[in-house]
Amino acid sequence: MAIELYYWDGIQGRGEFVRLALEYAGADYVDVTREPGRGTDEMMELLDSSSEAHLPFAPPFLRDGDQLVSHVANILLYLGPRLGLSPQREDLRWFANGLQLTITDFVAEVHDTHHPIATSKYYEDQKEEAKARAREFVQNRLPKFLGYFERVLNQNPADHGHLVGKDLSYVDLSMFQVIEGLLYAFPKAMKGYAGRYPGLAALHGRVKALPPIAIYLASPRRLAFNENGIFRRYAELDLEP
Ligand SMILES: N[C@@H](CCC(=O)N[C@@H](CS)C(=O)NCC(=O)O)C(=O)O
Repeated sequence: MAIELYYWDGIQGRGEFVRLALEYAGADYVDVTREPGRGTDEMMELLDSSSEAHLPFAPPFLRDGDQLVSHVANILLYLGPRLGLSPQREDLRWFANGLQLTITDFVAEVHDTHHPIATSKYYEDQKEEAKARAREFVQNRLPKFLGYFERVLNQNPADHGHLVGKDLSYVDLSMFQVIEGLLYAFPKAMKGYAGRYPGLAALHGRVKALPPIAIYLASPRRLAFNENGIFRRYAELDLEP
């Protein structure tokens, strides 16, 4: 039975981290809300269910047979060994999960640059606070997170240009997506980033060129970034580092 991915239609959002792993591995999956004959109502029914025993709080979540799994990092922890995208060694699996949870935190901070006050309110209603939040993000948090991941790459004893161990893992795919999103949302702040974070820039380029990823990125399944997603391009929030 195909794996079912549940996520909001119309945006890459957090669902994209899961999609990249499924696409890279050539997994048999259905993107439920985008599937003809199915759709967002089906996802809402599940979220509103009064009988589902393993109720998810928010998308993305995944159904694999009887198993429901929510939260990006948890989904990737589940999928990794099944898709051949997790390290073999147990200590490295825990490290990979820690890195993915750091990416979760990073993504939440990216989200908060445009929604610093309330997720339930429009960006336009929190624009002034967003400017202050984005300034702090660009000046302090962005270099702290990217600097950390650059160090992880450099300090990987396997030294094969991956974040964990010697082979490509789901964390590398997610890091690609973070860089891609940052380049879209913060072109000024990211200008010259390859000079400051050469390892991450090389990783980004390598993942982008992997044949299954290149094919996916060129396909209609890869939606363009837009101003409803996590990575949004608002000129007033972007500034030189
Ligand atoms: N930690 C969760 C965050 C999930 C999340 O925030 N999902 C968003 C969409 S990207 C959502 O629908 N949130 C609804 C809400 O928080 O009320 C993950 O990594 O999957």
